[in-house]
Amino acid sequence: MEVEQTLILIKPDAFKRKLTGKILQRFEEKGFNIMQLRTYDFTTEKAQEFYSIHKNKPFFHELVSFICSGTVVACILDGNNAISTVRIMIGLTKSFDASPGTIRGDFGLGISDNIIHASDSHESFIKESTVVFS
Ligand code: FUP
Repeated sequence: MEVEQTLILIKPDAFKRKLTGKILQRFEEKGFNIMQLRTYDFTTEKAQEFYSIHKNKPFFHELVSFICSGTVVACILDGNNAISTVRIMIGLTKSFDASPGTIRGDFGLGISDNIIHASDSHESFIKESTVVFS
């Protein structure tokens, strides 16, 4: 067990639906600390940088276009095993496959519009938080 930081993005679909408070509440109730919090409007360039790991995937264009489609809320969370525990809390990528009780499982049915992003490694966290918080 290790205290870690991770980055989440409340995506444009969830922000538009005013789910920000409910989603942040889940992480606070779980015990995570909110270390940084901001709204952020991705440009295409910043979105391509944020998602560069996916640049050769067939869904890259859709992914970039969706994250640029509206305001997101970016948050750095800190707590025990933050990276893996937050990934468990968000659920599977395809919201229609995500289990009830997870954030995607409870709030959505989409794939690119899948409510929330969370870093999948320490390296991703460093890269993603540099894009959004610097
Ligand atoms: P996740 O880590 O669960 O957010 O999922 P991935 O890193 O595999 O994918 C990143 C984003 O690409 C997802 F949030 C949604 C989008 N995506 C698609 O649009 N289609 C796919 O088939 C897979 C992912």
